[in-house]
Amino acid sequence: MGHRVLITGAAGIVGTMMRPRLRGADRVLRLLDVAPLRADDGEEVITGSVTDPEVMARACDGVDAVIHLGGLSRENTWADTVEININGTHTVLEAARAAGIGRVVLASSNHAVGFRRVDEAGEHGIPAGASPRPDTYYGVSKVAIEALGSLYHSRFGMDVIVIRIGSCFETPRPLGRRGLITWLSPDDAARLFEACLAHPSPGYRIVWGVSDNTRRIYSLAEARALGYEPRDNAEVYAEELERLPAPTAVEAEHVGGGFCTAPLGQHN
Ligand code: 15L
Repeated sequence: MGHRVLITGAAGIVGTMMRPRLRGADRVLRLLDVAPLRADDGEEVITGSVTDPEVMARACDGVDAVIHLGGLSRENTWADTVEININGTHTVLEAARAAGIGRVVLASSNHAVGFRRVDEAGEHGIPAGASPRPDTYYGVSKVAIEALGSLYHSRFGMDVIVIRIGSCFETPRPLGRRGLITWLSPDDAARLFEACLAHPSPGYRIVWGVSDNTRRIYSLAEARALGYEPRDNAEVYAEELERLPAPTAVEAEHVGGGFCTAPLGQHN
């Protein structure tokens, strides 16, 4: 789906990885970021902030679907978190609604449920829609983003898919030991975004964004129901990753790992 797809936060970690993967012969990617970008073939660039209604109105004009990745991707002050992640997402959704865009994909995070215990997983994993247990202000902002998506679906009939992303970085292998559980490979991330764009009528859904990791503690049933079929598994890096320092008990026991003990409101 989507002749023209807007990606917010296109210069960020996930945006940068998705750009070449989501580009296609019959798709134009419109890239939005506060950092200037250069457009390649099949791309359009808008420089500006997701918190600016005028910028967002321009960015949404003529767009079929939005992938909203823009915002702070870790802990920051409460004021910045509210402004950029919560008000920013509201501005994006409002601009999308005004432009008549029918589908928005929102980047949430495992940190929306970071204080859920790993041993809650059971046989099928922690459900994608498990109720919030944020581990940081950042996690709280992701919960608010999920709620805004739900509101815009219920009020305006917009298809909104929320992805609770595990750990997605442009590295050849997961970044740390925890990646054995949380890794979302860049290629699987692209598969998941494609599934979000392709589903005929998803309504409002929350799905986990992780690869098919042997040690994952998240249910993939919801993402699979959307059409996602992961092909990667962090286990192939197990030997290497197990040589890295072990997490503390609190970190190991909770979904959010180190975020659960990081000082609140401090950029780290
Ligand atoms: C996130 O939500 C962050 O954006 C990313 O930087 C990682 O910390 C990731 O979660 C994770 O939990 O590994």
